[in-house]
Amino acid sequence: MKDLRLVIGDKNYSSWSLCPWLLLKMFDVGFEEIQIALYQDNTAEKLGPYSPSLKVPVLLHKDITVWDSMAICEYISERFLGGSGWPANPKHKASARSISAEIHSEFHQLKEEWPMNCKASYRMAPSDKLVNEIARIDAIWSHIRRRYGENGNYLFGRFSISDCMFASVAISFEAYSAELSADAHTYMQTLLDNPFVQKWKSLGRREREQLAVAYASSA
Ligand SMILES: N[C@@H](CCC(=O)N[C@@H](CS)C(=O)NCC(=O)O)C(=O)O
Repeated sequence: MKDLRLVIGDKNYSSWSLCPWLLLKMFDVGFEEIQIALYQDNTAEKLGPYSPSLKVPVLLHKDITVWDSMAICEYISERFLGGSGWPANPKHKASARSISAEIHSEFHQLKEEWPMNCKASYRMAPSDKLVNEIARIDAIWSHIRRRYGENGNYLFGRFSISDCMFASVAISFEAYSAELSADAHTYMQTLLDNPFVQKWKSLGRREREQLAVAYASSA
């Protein structure tokens, strides 16, 4: 058993599981993956020994348990990356934390209407509320890329936790054909071209568990 273990849900549906998984992969931190299928009769029973919230993701590091995607990413950055999960420049870091917190706590319509589903690929007209949320994400991506992204193709140039937090959004935007500005579209494509995002998607597509629609929207 490895010292570092990450408990995740279905790759096809579990958008929050993708965040710390991608961070660990991008920074080449070795870990054992424990996957638990969500919304099955025995899910709570299986999650119980690992997850105080009965949700995923959960990080287990020796005798330390960390749950919730943002807290896990912070922990990984602090303990394994010398803080380099965030941009080094304090101004960039403040923006990176702000947009990561925003995507983590807001955008309920997006999570409800266009939940991540690696197998989905069809045009789904967004409601007015969702149009507003897409516009806000487009503005975040375009603004941050223009202002801070000169040293690479990710939001702050070099890959950071902020990119982890938006990876599932890119998958949803592609799946349901979001209309984006040119800058936002280019950034979405950067995330979709990331080899680990591609790996996650292809593994997700191979999963056989099928959620009822009502469940899929909250995953
Ligand atoms: N705020 C939490 C949300 C975690 C969450 O909702 N996880 C979903 C899967 S993506 C889950 O475990 N759902 C199971 C359930 O709600 O019973 C985070 O960022 O980790």
